[in-house]
Amino acid sequence: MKSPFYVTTPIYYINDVPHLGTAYTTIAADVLARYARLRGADTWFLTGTDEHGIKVQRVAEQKGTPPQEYADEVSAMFRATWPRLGCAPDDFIRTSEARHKAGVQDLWRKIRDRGDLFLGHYEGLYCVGCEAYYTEKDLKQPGNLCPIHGTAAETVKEESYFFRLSKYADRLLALYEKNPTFVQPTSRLNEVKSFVQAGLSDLSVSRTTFQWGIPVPDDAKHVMYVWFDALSNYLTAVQEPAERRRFWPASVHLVGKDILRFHAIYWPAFLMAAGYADDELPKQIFAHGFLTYGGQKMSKSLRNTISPADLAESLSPTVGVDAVRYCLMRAISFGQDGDFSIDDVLARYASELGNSLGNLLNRVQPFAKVVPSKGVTGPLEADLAAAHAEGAKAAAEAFDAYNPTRALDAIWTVCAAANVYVDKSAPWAAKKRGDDARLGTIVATLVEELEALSVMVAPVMPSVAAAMRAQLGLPAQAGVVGRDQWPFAAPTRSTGEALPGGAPIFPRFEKEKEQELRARFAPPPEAGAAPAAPEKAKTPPVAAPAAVAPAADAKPAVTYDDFAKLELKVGVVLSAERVKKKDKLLDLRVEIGEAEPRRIVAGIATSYAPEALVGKRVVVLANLPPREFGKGLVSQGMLLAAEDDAGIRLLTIDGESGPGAKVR
Ligand code: ME8
Repeated sequence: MKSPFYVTTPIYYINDVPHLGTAYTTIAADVLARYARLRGADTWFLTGTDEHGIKVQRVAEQKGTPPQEYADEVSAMFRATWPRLGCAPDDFIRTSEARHKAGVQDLWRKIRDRGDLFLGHYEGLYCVGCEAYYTEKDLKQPGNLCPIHGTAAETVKEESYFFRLSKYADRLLALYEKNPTFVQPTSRLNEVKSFVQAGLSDLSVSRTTFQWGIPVPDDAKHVMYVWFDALSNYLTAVQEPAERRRFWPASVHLVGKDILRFHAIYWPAFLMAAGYADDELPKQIFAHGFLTYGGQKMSKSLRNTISPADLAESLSPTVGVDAVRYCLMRAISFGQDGDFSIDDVLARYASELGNSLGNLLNRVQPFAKVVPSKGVTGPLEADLAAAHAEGAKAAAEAFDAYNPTRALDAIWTVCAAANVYVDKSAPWAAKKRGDDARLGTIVATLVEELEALSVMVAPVMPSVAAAMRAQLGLPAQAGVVGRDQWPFAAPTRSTGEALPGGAPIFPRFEKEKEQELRARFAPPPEAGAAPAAPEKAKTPPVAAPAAVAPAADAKPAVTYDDFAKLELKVGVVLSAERVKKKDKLLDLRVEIGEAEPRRIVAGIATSYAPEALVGKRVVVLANLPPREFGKGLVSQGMLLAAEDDAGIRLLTIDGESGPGAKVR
């Protein structure tokens, strides 16, 4: 029986249209679904829209449209966008659909009947942008400003149903322990664990101050908290028809790191409370990083978004979509943050797509119109076969681990090896000497390698794969390559089959077109570097650095090599405690992307309360020898900080580089 594979994206808010950030998750999910299908899994790919909540009600009011009408309009835009980016979801769920409402109410009843929903009162600070309550210490002061949106949180007091989240902390921790890949990447699991370890409060899960939501069963004065409603989509979408139930539990919920907590804590807890056993919970939550643009998170609220369909069409009407998919999956290491840059897209288009993959295809064409007989192979063919075997295996492993970036890296090693093979085997020389047998071997080897590449790139670039296959005289889509037939070795091709060839798949861009693209997709000035000063405002030339007198306390100059010896890394503080009888010291656990967090003892207790440090991103000097501060109190690194009369201030990171990111 085929194993089911069920992948989901977040259901997107409809307070704006799709952008490259939301496209990033959807494309990644589509890549995983295409890969799973190719490998023979019974696959289901779900996306959709999250339509309820006060945020949407307010936008609709501002526009003077009833919320349902507004939701219909924007949801349709999301639905129409994904196919334009080569994405083929199997289902698109809307939270305003009857099937969803019935499913959520059913889940609510199950939890209520088991005793984990109760009526109480809630008073708290609510950020409408996040649809989440905050405590004062989570907000920026003064003004109770949301750390994400920068807007003031609103004080809300109302009757509310509460979910007994606190009851599930131990079972959640046991789940993370038993299933260490429940949250990926691992560094994110550590963040989730520390959050749960710090204690969970019961969660307010209904509202009475607005109506645009799903009514609470038997108490229609309340509508459900939008996250209770939204998270349930993953389940409600696979209830009807009944044969869809085979897809539950989800194999992977793909989300951005901004909404990991909701998925890794609330969602499994809701399911546990409804009676789901551990093996009926989603198997994995994969939290990828943020796509930034000119260094800032690409987001609707920052108004620095790019329309993905626009970008694809401006690049190329034929391969633009696939080039965008490729660049997003390759350039941003999956799981980490990464900056979108048009320069990078153009460079990858020219070199990795044009020169490496596209050119390989064109190198066959001058030598054969049909597949020649392969004949006797030699050491060069053996080298290529070995590089292929290694790269193809690594690619499959990476796709299996939901890492399209690493998969593409591996596939491109095969592509590079095939180009080296052409250079070394020199088909032009065989042709010149009239050595048809050798020429046949080379061309047949290449044709087979290209077929293998067309299969391996298909999850990321489905239409490029089809175009390659057309030029190779193959059907547009490869058949299913089951668990043991992924092109672990290049396939064998029958002699005499036509090789139709064709125009280059990735034609070079004219200089003017490149300039136009650079100008059109340059990062917004407020997000990137400050714009160049106007000519007349330029300051007079300053003396060359060598002429600047060194400060009195300056240290001797070092070489770059000296500097490079320092292993500086981004760390996230997981816990901090005072050290008994040592007033200045704090004992910290800092996650720096290693198997275990580091213990770091820092002399900062006079400037920082321990609780203010948890979650902070810091810079760690990681290759100092361990230092003892007292019996058993050994520090395995140092935090960088600035010190003056005002006290000590830790160096932090502008943005959210993951723990372990190198500091240079
Ligand atoms: O949070 N980089 O919806 P949302 C990478 N409705 N991914 C990005 C991104 C960026 N710059 N910007 C957005 C919601 N995303 C809820 C979800 S699920 C039950 C409910 C992606 O429209 C990323 O996946 O704000 C992020 O988590 C999601 O869009 C947020 O979408």
